Amino acid sequence: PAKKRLELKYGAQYTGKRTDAAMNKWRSNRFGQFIHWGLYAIPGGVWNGKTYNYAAEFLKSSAHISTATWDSLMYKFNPKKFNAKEWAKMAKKMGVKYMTITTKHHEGFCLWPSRYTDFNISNTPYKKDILKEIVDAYNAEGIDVNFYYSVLDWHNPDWRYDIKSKEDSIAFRRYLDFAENQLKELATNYPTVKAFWFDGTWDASVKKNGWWTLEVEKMLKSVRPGVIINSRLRADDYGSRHKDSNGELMGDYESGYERRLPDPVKDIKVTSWDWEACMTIPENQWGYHQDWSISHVKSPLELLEMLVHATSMGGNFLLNFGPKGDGSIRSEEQNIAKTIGDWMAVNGQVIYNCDYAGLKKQDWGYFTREKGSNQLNMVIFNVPVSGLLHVDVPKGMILKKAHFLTTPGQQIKVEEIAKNQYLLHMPIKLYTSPQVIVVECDNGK
Ligand code: JFZ
Repeated sequence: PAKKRLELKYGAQYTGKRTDAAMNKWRSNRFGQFIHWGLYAIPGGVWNGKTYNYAAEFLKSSAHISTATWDSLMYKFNPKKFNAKEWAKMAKKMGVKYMTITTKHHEGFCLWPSRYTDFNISNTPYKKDILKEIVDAYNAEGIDVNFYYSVLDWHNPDWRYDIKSKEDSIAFRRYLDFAENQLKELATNYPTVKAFWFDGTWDASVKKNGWWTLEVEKMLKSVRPGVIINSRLRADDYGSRHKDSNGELMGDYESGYERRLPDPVKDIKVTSWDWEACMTIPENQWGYHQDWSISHVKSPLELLEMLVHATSMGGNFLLNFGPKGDGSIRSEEQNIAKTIGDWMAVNGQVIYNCDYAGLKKQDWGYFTREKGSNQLNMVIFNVPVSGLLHVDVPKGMILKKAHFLTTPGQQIKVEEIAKNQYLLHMPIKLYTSPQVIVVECDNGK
């Protein structure tokens, strides 16, 4: 029996993927840089000589530091080695097309001179509008800039985790006005912002105020037409988050994949909506942590595989960086950016503008394809010892010719072994980076 659709005042505003120019650009970008930068970068996970292994941006809470003590870090924020142009150049070389930066994380400190709180960059020794420097530098490199904004706020006394009294609801209403004012300020004063990435919306207080999340979505879209909002902002009339009570995605794309990716077989349904996965380089550190020996640090090849994996399922990949308190970027992150960038400089065409190819996942790696193209990309991460790549094609599809992306003159043997089944003969040798094979195909009807 068909489920009864609930009448929702604050549910999804539309169904299906947005296909306007702004959203098409967001989707074609595919690879982005996430930047977590705030006061937490100064202690870097270490307090009074003790290292806290939990996420560095949560140090205030893991080390039970009082708000007054934490907030005084503001007077130490003076990134002497910061150079926005160098950050942007590094990002450009890595091959990202967009960057998402924490304008305000849970600690409540604002990287821009907000007129709604003193807890902001203009009261640090640095003084200048650092957010503006960053936006301008990235935009100058042709990189879209998006704003992360935490609704959860450990600094503002009006923030509430839940609403249990009249006093709570009055205070929290003030808080919601404050946050909406800040968001309007960001959208107005940084007119090139392309998207907002909301976080810290999981508490009961926000879930009980779903109306506000829709109001904010509408406000941002009216101030900045075309702007893109992640699903994490939203809650509906019944406190249902990301997806409304009728199961429809709220906001413009799904942002629930955090430090994980959809399964290429079981989760293939994600190809029917827009989504983005965000990823840390260590296990769970977003802000700068001094000691990366406390967990596995992903290699550039692991991260590249995740980027390709995301593209192959029609999603974006947002790779996190946590700059130091002095404004420099740790060497491990620079090396990762360089290695990924070298690969992207040669093979970027199988990422940008590419999407789910419509074929079954195979053991050797991932397919990507530009929508409607007769060119199928195969990105090989696991070369079989036989050198034979098995390709199962959907009914009606014919594989014609294949070659490595970098050697278009040399053909790779394409052998049809059964109905809808092919073998590609890859030279047997040691490959030290993911190989890309471009296949010319006939898609059938
Ligand atoms: C949040 C933050 O708490 C964290 O510091 C970082 O900014 C990250 C990007 O977002 O952490 C989350 C948010 C959502 C989930 C898990 C951790 N989630 O949906 O599983």
